[in-house]
Formats: sequence, C-alpha cells, structure tokens
Amino acid sequence: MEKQSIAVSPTSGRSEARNSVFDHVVRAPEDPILGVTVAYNKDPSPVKLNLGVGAYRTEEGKPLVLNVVRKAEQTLVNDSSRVKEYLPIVGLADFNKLSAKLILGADSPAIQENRVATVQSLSGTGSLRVGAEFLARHYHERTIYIPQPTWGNHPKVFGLGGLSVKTYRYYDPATRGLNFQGLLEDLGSAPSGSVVLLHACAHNPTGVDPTPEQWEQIRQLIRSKALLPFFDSAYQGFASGSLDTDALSVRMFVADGGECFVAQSYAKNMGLYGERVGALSIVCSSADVASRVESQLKLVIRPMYSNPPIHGASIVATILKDRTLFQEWTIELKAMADRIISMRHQLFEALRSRGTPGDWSHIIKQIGMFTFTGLNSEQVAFMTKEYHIYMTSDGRISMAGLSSKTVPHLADAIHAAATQVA
Ligand code: PLA
Repeated sequence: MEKQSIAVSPTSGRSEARNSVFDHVVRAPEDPILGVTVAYNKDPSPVKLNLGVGAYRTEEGKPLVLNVVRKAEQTLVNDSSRVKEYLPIVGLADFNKLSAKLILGADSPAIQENRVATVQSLSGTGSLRVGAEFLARHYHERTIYIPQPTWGNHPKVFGLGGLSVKTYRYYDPATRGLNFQGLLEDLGSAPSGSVVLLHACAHNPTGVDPTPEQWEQIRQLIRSKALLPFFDSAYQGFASGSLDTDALSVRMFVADGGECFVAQSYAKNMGLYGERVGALSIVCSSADVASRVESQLKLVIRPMYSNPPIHGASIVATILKDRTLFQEWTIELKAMADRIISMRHQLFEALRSRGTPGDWSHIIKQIGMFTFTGLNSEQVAFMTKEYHIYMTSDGRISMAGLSSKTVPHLADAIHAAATQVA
C-alpha cells in the first residue's frame, strides 16, 4: 500500500489547503425544515424554542419514547432467538401485512382478495421515493400533481424519482381554508391518468383537510378522470386521535375497488422518527397484478438500499399484533393528539388576551401537528432574532413542540411580530 503524504505546515501545524477536484462545489443551503434545527442548535439562548421540524415533545419539552415502544423493545431484547440476518428485499412479512391492515382497515376487501402489494421502506420519505421510481418505470403517465403548498420535500422526492411535478390549488390564504373550487378545476383539467398526491390527513403545512363530503367529490372526480391517487399518510392518528378516522380518506378510495398508492410513516404516530420505519402499499385490481407489481418493487429497492432495517419494523409488528400493546398504543397516541389540540387552545387564548390584531381562529381550526400561522418571512425572521423562536420561513409552527410553559413566550413573539413588523 502506498504511504499517504500529508503536508503539515511547520508554522500552523495544520494540513495545507491543496487544490481539490471538488473546488467547484458550491455550498448548498441548509434544508428549509431540518436546517431550522441546525440553526436552533447553534443558538446559546436559554429561552430558545424549536417549532421547526414536526417532532413531538412532552410538556417538559423533551422527546417522547412511547411506553408501548419501550415494552416492545424489551420483549425483542429478551428474545434470544432473534438474530440480525438480512430481511427480505420487501421487508418483514408480518410488518407489511399489519401495516396494510392498519391503513386500509381489518375488513378491507382489497386485503382479503390479496390485491395489495406492500413493501417495508425507509419511513414515509423512502416509501414515497420507491413509489415514485416504480411509477417512473411502469406507469404510462409520468406527471404527478401535488398540492400547493405541500411538504417541501415532495417535489424533490418525486422529481428525483423520475416524475414530472405539477401543482394543483389547495390552500386559500384569504380564508385560511381549502380552495376547493381551485382544487376541482385543476384536477379536472389534469391529463387523464395523471398521478395525484393526496395527504391522507393533517395536511402539511396548512393543517387544512377536506371534509368527508369534499373527499367524496374529490374521489368521484379522480375516478371519473382515471387519475391515479397516491396517498401520503404520515400522520395517521395524529389528526383526530383515532387511527380509523384518520384513514377515512384512503379507505374511501379503496372501497370503490379502484387502484391507489399509500405511503405510511411510523415516525410521528409511534414516535419512531430515527428508526426510519414505513411502508408502501399499492392496491391493485387483482391478486395477480399485485404479485407482479411486488416483483418489480423488489427491482426498485435492491439497487437502492438492498433491504430495509429490521429493528423499527420489529417494534411496530410487536405492537400491532398484540391486542394489549395495540390498545395501549392507541391511548398514548390519543394523548399526543390531545396535547397538541390543547396547545392550539392555549395559544389562541394567549393571543386573544394580548389583543393581538387579526383573526387567529385558524389556530384552533387547523388539524394535526402544524399551524400555518399566516406570518410572513420577515415576521418569522424577527421572531427568531428577537425571541429565539425557530420555525420554517413559510410561517408554519409545529404545535407538538410547544408546551404550557412556552406558550406565553410564543404569544409575546407573535404579538410583537404582528404589531411591529408589516
Ligand atoms: N410526508 C409528510 C407530509 C411529512 O410531513 C413528512 C415529515 C414525511 C412525509 C416524511 O417523514 P418520514 O420520512 O420521517 O416518515 N415531515 C416532517 C419532517 C415532520 C421532515 O421534514 O422530514 C416536517 O417537519 O415537515
């Protein structure tokens, strides 16, 4: 082996700068969401508050590992028969079956008829990406319509996955509600066959979901135009506190017998963020199609990451297959959802008591982890600079990062921004 020579400067003792083959590489900006945490970590202020990334915190402001997850992990550790072999390319079989059941419903005819191809993937993001690459290879229409606005990673995931990305109107800043007419018009004029990305519940970043009646109209439009629905389900249970209620939109589209994609994440609802555990299910018209689709999903996954990690999926499977653990999970999940809802009320009341100008009722009307405040990027920058409050520049705040203790500080900051910054 050749000896490596490192030039050390006699004066500084540090290695000297050399020409690099990467000299042309320009520094990339931080990610608009995860970069907020990077900035937060650098701030020495004791009152700093991270409301950027959607990660649940307790009333004490600490990350939460669910009790039921601790129990499942203990069971796994105690089981000495468990090994660390590779999982199959599609992941843990039990996990896949149980995940499909969780989102589609235990009595789903699609599951009973074996028409669902499910693969374990790397949380929500990985599942979306695998779905995108499968569509780019095997589907005749390469355009996906995503809501405007949407989670900032969606256009990149689908674009790099090989699809061409267009948007449909979703949010109306004037009403801080759904632009239902715009949505119907845009999907109505999308070319037949186009893929349509739908947030199953708790739309990120707006917190605005269609009503069941609106979902039904969306469903009819999508089916009548032979569009292909692709659900992103990253918050099942986090919106209403009920796993079944939050799956209603997806189940409506499966009940009509048509085909659809669903990407699931256990990051938020089981608090398994860093375990990267999720699933992609493709509901097909027949068992035969589903098995061929699954065979092709393996060809997408194998060169991407070969096969998924075993630990997180084993935790999920342990919880989902045990009646008692499942029951305990639903209680802990509901408690998280309820705490977020109570933060909405506390923040709304705090602004009301300060007489902050403007209508803030959207704070209590919006659903899920986020409030889309309507604050502009100057106001956000002001709140970060003066109050050490970190949030995305579009004015989104993660309600899950808030606690009774920090509500007054946030309310002061919003009040100051609303009164001092145009
Ligand atoms: N889909 C939506 C709509 C999301 O909001 C997120 C996460 C994901 C998918 C992906 O999550 P996963 O890969 O971790 O399962 N959005 C977060 C985090 C919570 C992020 O940006 O990565 C957010 O703060 O928006």
